[in-house]
Amino acid sequence: MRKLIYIFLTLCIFSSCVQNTKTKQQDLLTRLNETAEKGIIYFGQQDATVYGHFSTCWVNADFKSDMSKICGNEPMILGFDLGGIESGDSLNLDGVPFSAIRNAAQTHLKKGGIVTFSWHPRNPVTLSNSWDTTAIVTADFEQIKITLKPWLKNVATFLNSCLTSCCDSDKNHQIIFRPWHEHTGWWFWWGQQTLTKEHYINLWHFTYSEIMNSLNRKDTKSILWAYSPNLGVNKDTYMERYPGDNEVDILGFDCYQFGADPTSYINDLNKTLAFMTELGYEHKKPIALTETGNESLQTPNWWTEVLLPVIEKYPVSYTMVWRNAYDKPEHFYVPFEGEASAEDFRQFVSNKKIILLENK
Ligand code: BMA
Repeated sequence: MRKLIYIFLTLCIFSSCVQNTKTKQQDLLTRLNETAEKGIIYFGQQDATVYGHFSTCWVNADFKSDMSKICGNEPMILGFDLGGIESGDSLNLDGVPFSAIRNAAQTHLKKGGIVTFSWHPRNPVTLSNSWDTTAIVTADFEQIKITLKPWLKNVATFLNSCLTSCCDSDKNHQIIFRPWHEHTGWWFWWGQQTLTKEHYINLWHFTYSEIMNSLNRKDTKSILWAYSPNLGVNKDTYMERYPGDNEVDILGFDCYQFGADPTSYINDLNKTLAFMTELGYEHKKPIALTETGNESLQTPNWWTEVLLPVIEKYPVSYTMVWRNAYDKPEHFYVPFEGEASAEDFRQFVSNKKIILLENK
C-alpha cells in the first residue's frame, strides 16, 4: 500500500512539473497559433499607453490611455515605432521618448501583454525620413548596408534593453519585430518602386542576421519576425519578396479604410485574408492584420459593422489599429472620451472573440 501511495505521489509531482514546464514554454508563437483554435483575436493599438488624443504619459503623471478611459482595459497588442533609434535620437519620429517606450513595453510584457515594434528609419543615403524615396535607386546597395550596420546595432541594443531588464529569470519575454513594412507600396525608401526584389530580400536577410547576432539572449527566440505587405497584393505578389520561412514567423497585412465608405476596404480585407488563410496553412504560420483602421472613425458603427464581421471569418491572430496622435486632432483610430463611436467600440471589445489585456 505504502509503495502504491509513493508511486501515486511521484506521478502527481511529475505531472505537475510537466505542466509547469509547459506553461513556461508556452511562447508567443504558440499563443498566436492557438488563437485560431480558440476562435479569438487579440486586439491592439499603436502607442496606446504612451499617449492619446491630446495627452501624453511623459508630461502628465495621471495619464490614462484613451482605450482604458473608454472600456477599462488596455489592448493586448501594444505597438511602438523605433524611427530615430538608428541615429541615437532620444525621441522617436513622433516625439515619444525612447525611455517612455521602454517603460511602457516592459510594463506591458510583465502584465502578459504582447509588444510589437515597427521601424521608420531615415533614408540611408539622404538621411531624410522614411518617406524620402530619392537617391536609393542609384545608390550602391553595399554602401547602404554599411550605413545600416550600426543602425541595426542600435535597434538590437534597444530591443535587448526592453527584453532583459524586464524579465523574471524564469520567464522568456518575447517581442514581435516588423521591419520593412508596406514594402509593396511606393511611399517608403524600401518600397518596391525603389528596391529590386533581390535587394529587398537581401535587406531582410542582412537585418535578420545583424539583429539576431546582437541579441543578448541567444538561448531562446526573443524576437518573432512579422512580414507585412500592404493593400493591393494577390497571393503571388504577397509572396514575391518573401524572405523565406526561416526568417519570418508571422504573415501580416496592413490595410486601412480611407474615407467613410467601407465598401472597398471590406472587399480588400476579404480577398486578402482569404488567401492569407491559405498561406498560413501552407507555411504553418499565424496570420495577422498588423495595421488597420479608419482615421477619425468616419463610418458609424465601424467596429461592429465593418471590422468585426470581416475579421471574425478568418483565423486572424491579432489586429492592430494605428495611433491616437496627441498633436493632430484628426489622426485617431480608437475613440476617446466623448467621441461618437465610443459605445460601438465598447460593444466590439465586449465580444468574447476580442481579447484585450486582462479583460477576460
Ligand atoms: C504614420 C502616421 C505618421 C507617423 C508614422 C510613424 O502612419 O501616423 O504621423 O509619423 O505613422 O508612426
